[in-house]
Amino acid sequence: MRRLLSLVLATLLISAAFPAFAKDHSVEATLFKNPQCGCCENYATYLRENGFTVVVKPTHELAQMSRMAGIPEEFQGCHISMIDGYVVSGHVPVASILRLLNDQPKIVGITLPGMPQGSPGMSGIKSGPFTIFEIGSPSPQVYEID
Ligand SMILES: [Cu+2]
Repeated sequence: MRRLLSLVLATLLISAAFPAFAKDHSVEATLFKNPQCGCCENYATYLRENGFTVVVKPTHELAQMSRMAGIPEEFQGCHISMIDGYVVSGHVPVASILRLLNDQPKIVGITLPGMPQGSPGMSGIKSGPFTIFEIGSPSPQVYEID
């Protein structure tokens, strides 16, 4: 019984430590983009500036990859990042990614459709809140409005 208790306790401690783990700044991201996409490069730089280790992989299969990840066409971003088992599509602000990594929800990932002005990696001035959607829900659900 005591062994069981200490086992339960150890499990609790590990899961309590995990959020800090995800926030540590060595999280790896693999970013798939069209070879010509410049704002995608800017987004990779943005992730690096925020402590992520980013590998950029140019591909011509981006639309197909998005579809396979379960992102409807009108919700696709201009690039896809694979981060800690999640799909992060488009110019998603880092705060939403960290929340995703901390909360570990049972979804495929999150997407910020299109290329909104003023979003990370994009030029221009933000003219309204960004709506970030969940990927993997039967119908598109809002993940966060930022
Ligand atoms: Cu873009």
